Amino acid sequence: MSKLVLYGMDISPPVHACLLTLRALELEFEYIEVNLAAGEQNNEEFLKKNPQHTVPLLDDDGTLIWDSHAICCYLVDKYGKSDDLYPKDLVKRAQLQQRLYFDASVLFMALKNICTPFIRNNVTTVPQEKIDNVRDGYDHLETFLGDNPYVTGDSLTIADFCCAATASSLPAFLEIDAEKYPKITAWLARLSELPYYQEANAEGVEKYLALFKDALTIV
Ligand SMILES: N[C@@H](CCC(=O)N[C@@H](CS)C(=O)NCC(=O)O)C(=O)O
Repeated sequence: MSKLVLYGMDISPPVHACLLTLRALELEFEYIEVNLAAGEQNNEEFLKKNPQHTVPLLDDDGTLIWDSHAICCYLVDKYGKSDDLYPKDLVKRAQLQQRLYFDASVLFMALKNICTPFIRNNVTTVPQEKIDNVRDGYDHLETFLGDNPYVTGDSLTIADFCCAATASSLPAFLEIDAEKYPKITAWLARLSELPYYQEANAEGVEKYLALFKDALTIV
């Protein structure tokens, strides 16, 4: 098997999504920490690998893939013993991809639009409308879950990993009210039972929440 290297950062939700996938597939990999606060993603060497200067970045024996969603799909397609985590069935795959795009364009962007000004420029005020975007994301996620245990239905997929990695970090900005969002609450609790969840996601989430605790003021 080729050598897998994941470039990441311990508090990054999309990195957690890749770690969940790697662990679920029981793949061996090397992990290289990129210090975003020190701007290491803008080093010449890293930019050659990923001109978009983001983590996660996967290096599979010289094949370079970035964006967590693309990485998770690739890993299951290439290394999965089954297609359970990323079904090949056309309709199931289309529904799953909708959830991935939702995470990439709605849920994660709600998070990134709040955290980037703080991390890059120490901006500590957050306009209410950015918090409203987080709430909109929760509202959609609650609806998507419906009466299903997972975001695409009856079984666990990479869409759960991607959406949960983001959703579990978003309480840094807006708590997930268990009464208003019982389905999200139960779904995150369900995922936290996975044997690799603590190491792949929960530890990083704890650090993420600590970083933002009492740091921001909503205006
Ligand atoms: N859609 C991308 C988002 C990746 C992303 O924005 N990662 C952040 C860390 S959470 C990053 O690398 N930021 C550094 C930068 O944009 O320069 C993914 O899912 O991988």
